[in-house]
Amino acid sequence: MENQSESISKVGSKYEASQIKVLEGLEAVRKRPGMYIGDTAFRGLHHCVYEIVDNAVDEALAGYCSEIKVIIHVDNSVTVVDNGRGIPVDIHPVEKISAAELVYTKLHAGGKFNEEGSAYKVSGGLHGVGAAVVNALSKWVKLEIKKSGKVHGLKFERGVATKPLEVLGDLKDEAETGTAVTFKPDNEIFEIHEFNYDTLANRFREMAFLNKGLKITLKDERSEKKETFHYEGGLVEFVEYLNRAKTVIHKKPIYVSESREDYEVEISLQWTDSYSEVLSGYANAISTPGGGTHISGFKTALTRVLNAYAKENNLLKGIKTNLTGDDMREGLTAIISIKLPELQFEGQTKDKLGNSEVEGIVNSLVGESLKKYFEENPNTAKTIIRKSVDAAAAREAARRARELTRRKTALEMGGLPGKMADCQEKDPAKCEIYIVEGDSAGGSAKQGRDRKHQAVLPLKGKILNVEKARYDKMLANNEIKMIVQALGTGVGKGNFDISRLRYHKIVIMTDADVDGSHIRTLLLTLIYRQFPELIEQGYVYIAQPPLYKYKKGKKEDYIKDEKALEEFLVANSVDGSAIKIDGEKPEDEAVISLIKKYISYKKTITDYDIHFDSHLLKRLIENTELSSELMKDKVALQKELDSLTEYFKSIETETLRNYSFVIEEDPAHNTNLVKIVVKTTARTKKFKLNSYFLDSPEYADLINLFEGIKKFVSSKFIFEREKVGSKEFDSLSDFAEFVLADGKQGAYIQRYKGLGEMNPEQLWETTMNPDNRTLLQVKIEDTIEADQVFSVLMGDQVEPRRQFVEQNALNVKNLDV
Ligand code: 1YM
Repeated sequence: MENQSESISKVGSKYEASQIKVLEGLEAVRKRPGMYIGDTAFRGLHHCVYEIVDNAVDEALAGYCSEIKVIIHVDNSVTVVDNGRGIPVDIHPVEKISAAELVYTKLHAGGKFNEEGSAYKVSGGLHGVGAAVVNALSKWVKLEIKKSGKVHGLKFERGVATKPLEVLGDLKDEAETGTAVTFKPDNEIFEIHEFNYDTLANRFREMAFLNKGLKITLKDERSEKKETFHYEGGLVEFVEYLNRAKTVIHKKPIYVSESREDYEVEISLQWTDSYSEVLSGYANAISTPGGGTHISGFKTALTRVLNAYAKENNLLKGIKTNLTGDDMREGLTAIISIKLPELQFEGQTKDKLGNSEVEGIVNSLVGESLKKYFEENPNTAKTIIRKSVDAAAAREAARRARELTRRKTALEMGGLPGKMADCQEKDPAKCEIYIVEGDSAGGSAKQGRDRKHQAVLPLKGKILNVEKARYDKMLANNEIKMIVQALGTGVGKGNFDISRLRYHKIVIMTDADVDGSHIRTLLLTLIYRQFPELIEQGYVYIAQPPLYKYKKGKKEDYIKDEKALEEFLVANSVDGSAIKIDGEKPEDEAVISLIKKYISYKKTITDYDIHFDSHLLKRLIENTELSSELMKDKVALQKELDSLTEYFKSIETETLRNYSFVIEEDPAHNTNLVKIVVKTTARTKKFKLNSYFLDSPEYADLINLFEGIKKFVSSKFIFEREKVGSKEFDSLSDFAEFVLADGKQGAYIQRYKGLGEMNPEQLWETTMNPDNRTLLQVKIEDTIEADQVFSVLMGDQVEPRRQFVEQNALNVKNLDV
């Protein structure tokens, strides 16, 4: 309650009353965000963007909007822009606030104020309250609505409008319409704050595939990445995209689009020579990883139609078993999309379509269309059935092989691989297995481990790539056989039993080089393709051996990553030295903290350099004359820009930089902005400086960070230590650079690659000891995405792999320097 009155008091008087009700609703969202967006971590954070985009997609589906743009800003705020009609701005007769404000504050505003009762259609999961939920969970939200020749603006802070909707300016083109929403997720609510470009890109690509003709552009101002998703081919292009790294066995994807009453069924399918099945369902463009009635309807129809076709055309001669649905779906990539009036979700995670009427509708519509398709395309039908017959034969062979191994393992009494060192504990919940690359690291791990709880399985060289091998061949491979035996679960449909798993932590431990990363990917491919439940249950981990080794005299340290190395070097230099700042002798901790702040400040400024200019930013932080107030006054602004130009002429930078500033009107916001061109010998950068940036909390944060070190920027620092002697510095930057360098003096820092370079004790201390180690848990958020990663990385096609590696160059670089 205290919070409420506090935020209300910020708001104007008459306005207050109508806000109280709103607050109660929004407060409920802030108290239990999980109820509305699932969680407050990665998924929930990204969900917020989808909710806003969904409103724009609805506008597109209604036929009023052709393009949606999404921009991720440097401060991790996001803007979504559409060119639709613009959210209505008229004042609601009863609530006395604008429709736009209602949409963003009322939890049940789904078009209620539309007299004809034509509630706006909902493509997302929150039935029209998405915008209000996002608003409640945002530090601030800014709306700009172009409508009736004017730009209307509205701002919210933590869900509460700071003043009523206002006209910001006139439009040059009176006919222009659209909605722009910018929001910054509230750091007090979310544990994760950074948007992931690829996650958003994958979702928008998927939406563009599912809504043919829809154009979505995504731009990331943090990295200058940009992509446009626009597919006239819809689902057919979706399947072609998913199969781009695979070898297809018939040319064009099969496409079916049928409707009955209010139900629209759209599917596209194509078989490849791979052994996995990719089947994705959507209901009203919402992904249904849990499957449901649309999926079962499709499967039943496919099995029935293909079996009937095979029998009628005598294609099953000489086969001992029947073709099962699994045989027929080997190598299949299929998208099943259904649009229906009333969604019902089931299952623990509400990701399974429950509408019972859907099963029959899909079954009959798809059945008829497929039957017709196979009759008209007998060659495709025969190719598919031949592949299914092969799959059935392999299934038979694998069954026989499995029976053989089962008998053999019984004879071998429990049959653990000979090279493996098991642990003493028998309770799987307490047991760990380290799967280790190479015999030598395996040897160290065996000696260094805690024998009671930790088992070690060393692998020799690379394991078989299961992406390119069918089940029977896979089971014949020695390294894979060892892994299967060690895990104890068995493998394959009808045979895998997770309750027999012998270790609840399966830790992959490979070297931090190219080979190590390849072996890790091979192991993950095996686990994902053959034991996906192990990942789903959270049993699979990746060991994190240290990246650096620091050696000075007899002192040896292993250091996790670059940040830890920097901290280590600073502490190392400060420790045992006498330091004076402006004649005073501060505590070591204070000196370390000051240098760390300086490093963080410098890093943030450098990061901004990608899209902004670090020198200009530094100046704007250190001298805050240029404000959004000043921006409005052209004369004063010009004066300030002149003095900035003078300043840049007077300072020395590492390369010659030439700055030009041009004022431009920003009529939509009744203010000005500054166009900036920075020329260096290497490149020319153009960008804008506007009030949005000067008013942003992130700019304020940078100013604060600078406040913390400002006092010391030009302090006198004296550093004294035996052997080094006494040194003086007149600036924090010189002092900090010296300390970092001094921390390295006489030491040997090695970018550390092989596990084998550590002796058993070191391996235990750094990587295996549960008290010290860090383990990365392997998670799969999105099965289509995972299928793509493995089929692209491990498949036959070279071009998609090259593209993938290029696009992921940063990640790859981290793995191996
Ligand atoms: C970037 C997000 O929200 N666009 C958007 C939303 C609406 C409309 C147009 C709209 C809908 C209708 C009439 C209608 C919304 N309007 C409402 C409500 N983009 C974004 N574009 N006129 C405009 O459905 O009748 C809710 S969303 F309820 F006010 F009509």
